[in-house]
Amino acid sequence: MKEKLKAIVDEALSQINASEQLEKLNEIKVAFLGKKGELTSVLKSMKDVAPEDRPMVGQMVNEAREKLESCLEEKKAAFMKKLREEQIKKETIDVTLPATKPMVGHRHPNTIALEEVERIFIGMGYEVVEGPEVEYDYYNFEALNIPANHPAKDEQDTFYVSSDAHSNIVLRTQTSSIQVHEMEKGKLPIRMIAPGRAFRSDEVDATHSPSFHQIEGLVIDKNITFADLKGTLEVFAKEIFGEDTKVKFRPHHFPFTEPSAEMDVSCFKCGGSGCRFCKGEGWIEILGCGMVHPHVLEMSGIDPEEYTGFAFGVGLERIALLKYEIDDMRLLYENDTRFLKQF
Ligand code: 2NL
Repeated sequence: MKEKLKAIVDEALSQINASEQLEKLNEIKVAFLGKKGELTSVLKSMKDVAPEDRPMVGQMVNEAREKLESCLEEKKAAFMKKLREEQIKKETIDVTLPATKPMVGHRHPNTIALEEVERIFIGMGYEVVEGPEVEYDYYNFEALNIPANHPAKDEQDTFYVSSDAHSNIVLRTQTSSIQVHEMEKGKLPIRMIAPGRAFRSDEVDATHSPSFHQIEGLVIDKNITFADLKGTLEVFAKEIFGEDTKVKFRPHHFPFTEPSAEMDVSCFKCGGSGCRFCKGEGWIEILGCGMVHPHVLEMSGIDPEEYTGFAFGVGLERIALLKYEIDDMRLLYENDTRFLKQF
């Protein structure tokens, strides 16, 4: 019996020593100390041992079990230590390696152009005001002297959100609605620009998109004249297109201004002599403007006998396309980073 026990212990110890994995130790534990293990089967055969020898055999089995258990524990601890050391070695950070730089985006050409326009007008004492993209028909059309059935209200151009007997709700077709809200507040004088997204049901092409951006401007005070309009917009043109830029005002018609005009700037590529960029014209059309129609002032509660004002509207995309010499508006919306990172 003694020899049998010794043989079992020796075999177990040699297997423990030879094991190279943690899982192997578990297998050994089950094979020798488990319910059907070799040492356990010795205990089970106790009934064959003479009663007077049983305490001694029992003690020997217990000693063998303790020895195996402590050897398994020791080996397990050694394994864990080795594993931890390997992990620490693997996870060591080499602080001398160069860092990977995070990708930093930058402003969209529309945003760059908008911020430049804002900077120019803030410099002249204007406030930047924003407003809702969804508007009542009244603020988008009626208050701007565009009553029902007016051709400028052509339903084909307008996205209607809802339309019933009490209210028509539209996606704003210009940002003038922001200025109507401001006029209604009754705080005068007003010196503001109103940038934002506007919507018209246009087909997409190189110069049109159903969603685009506009910047409108409005000044209302006592004694504002067309000379103020011309001076202000000339300063704006020189700041944004260069000191040598000349401006030209052509008569035009808008329902909300009287008189109305369109402003051209001398071509900043050829200086006005005519080139491919200005299609040989020497001039580039840039914005619409005029003196605020007395009826528009009246509808928003401003006395046209006491106050006058001028207003203008400019397409943000048009400014961005001209400024960066981009020939297709669709490039502004595709968000291809290879295109965007050039600006
Ligand atoms: C254009 C023309 C224009 C205005 C917008 C305006 C706003 C109010 C009152 C009167 Cl609240 N006028 N805005 C005036 C003239 C022209 O825009 O071609 N924009 C791209």
